[in-house]
Amino acid sequence: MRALTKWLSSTNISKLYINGEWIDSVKNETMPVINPATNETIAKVGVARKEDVEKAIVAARNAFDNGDWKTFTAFQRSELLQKTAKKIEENVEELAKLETLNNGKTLHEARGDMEAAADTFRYYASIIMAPMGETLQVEEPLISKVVREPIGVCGQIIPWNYPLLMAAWKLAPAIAAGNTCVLKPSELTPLTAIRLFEMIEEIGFPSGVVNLINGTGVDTGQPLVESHLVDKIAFTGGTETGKRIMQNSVCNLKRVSLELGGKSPNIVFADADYETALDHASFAIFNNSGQVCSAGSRLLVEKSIYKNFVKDLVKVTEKIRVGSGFDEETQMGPLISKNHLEKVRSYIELGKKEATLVCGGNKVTNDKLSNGNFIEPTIFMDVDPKATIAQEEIFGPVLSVIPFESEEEALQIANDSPYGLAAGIFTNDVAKAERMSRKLRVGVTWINTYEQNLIEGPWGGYKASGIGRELGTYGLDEYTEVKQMINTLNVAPTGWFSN
Ligand code: TXE
Repeated sequence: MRALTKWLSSTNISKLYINGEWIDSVKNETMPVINPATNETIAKVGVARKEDVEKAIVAARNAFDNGDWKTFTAFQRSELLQKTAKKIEENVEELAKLETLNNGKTLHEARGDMEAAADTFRYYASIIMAPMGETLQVEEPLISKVVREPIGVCGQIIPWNYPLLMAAWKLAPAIAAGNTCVLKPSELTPLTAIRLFEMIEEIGFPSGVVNLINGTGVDTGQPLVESHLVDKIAFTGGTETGKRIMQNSVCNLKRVSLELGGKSPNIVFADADYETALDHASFAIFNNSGQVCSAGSRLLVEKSIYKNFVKDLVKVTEKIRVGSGFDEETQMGPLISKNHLEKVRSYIELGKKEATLVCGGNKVTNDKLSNGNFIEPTIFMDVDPKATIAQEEIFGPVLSVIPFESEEEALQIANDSPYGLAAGIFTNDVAKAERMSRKLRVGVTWINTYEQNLIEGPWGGYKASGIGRELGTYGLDEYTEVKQMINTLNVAPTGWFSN
């Protein structure tokens, strides 16, 4: 911890990483970074205003249009990504502690995130080496090849729930495909990204290929989104912000990919393996304190097991140990900020009017935790599927349990949502699972499991949960333009106008 405290007062913290250098912002401003477990200030990081954002964009533009980066082979880009993965792995413990300090999540969760971040860099380092493009079978004398090229300058705006992991999901495929990047972390959780960029500096990425700017959404994110020099915006965050970003990107018809909110249904049929379904139901909503886009926040339970299932779920939930992420006994950390805590509490108050509270519902007020943003894991039962707490994303440890009587009713309730990110299905009937899986209007389904996130597969949502896919080869495609190159074996005039 002592090394961490020293790093928190080091000079790079108050700077921005632009064109391969740590530089002061034009106005030399800083903003406080808060520990959500105590609400104490732990560091002051540099803030980028419009002029600084423009500098970062110009650096990325230059690196893309004029720098050596263009000549880097896939092999060379892969090497940079492998080195990044290795650096993260060598520093998992330090990075995990930093994440826990800034985000509040348990060290156990943070270590998992760091390993997944390293794996993401390693995955894209390997798939970029595979052959790409295709030759089409067209009529002679024509030849048609389809190639993929980088899009250009990518503005990448990420949230606070998985700070370093989201940076990895954005940077790794973009760099693999040969783009240049300007990354803006959430103003609430900028620390692990700063540390990552120190590693990037040590590795020796060409100047301007990756740039880091910190600051708020409006002051720092918006100028990035509105710039004519940026070719693509990749965003993970709330749906309302996503809509604004899409509108603000229209100036030069940027490519936009959005990974937004969710209200994912987790559907438990009476024939499911009871213990498995129970265990996953609590993990689905309470992991990362419910601050997960794909959280199973609507639990649909078949009527014949409904009462017992809720009773047993309450028993499991009452035992969840809420506390500091640094305490190895802790299973659930605080919410990210005072504001967010208030938002979640207001949904709980509303829930008390809309449904029956059967577990939790209070801020944790014991001596050690009273200054932090700790809230009890909370369950409402008999929730009307149309109720606000069943329709809106709460993004906290608040579960709405809804009974259903038939497969058709479960499907109808599950799909009755503006969102469509993920869904869980618990049943031992293979055909029923397959039928449900196909009819659910979501980007990812899990059968007899929940929250399995595979780097190899596409991640993203239907409807208001977003546009585009991250991860897998799909995530790489989102960072490329497709070009068709047509050639002819017969170099001759057409004769069209010569008669
Ligand atoms: O997110 P925002 P907030 C959901 C969740 C949460 C709600 C609001 O429901 O309660 O969103 O959270 C940047 N132009 N999710 O306010 O605003 C901002 O600085 C450009 C779901 O924290 O979406 C940050 O870097 N950028 C989600 C990022 O957007 C802007 C994860 C996310 O912030 C901007 C987080 C603007 N006008 C919240 N305004 C998920 N999908 O996992 C803000 N930003």
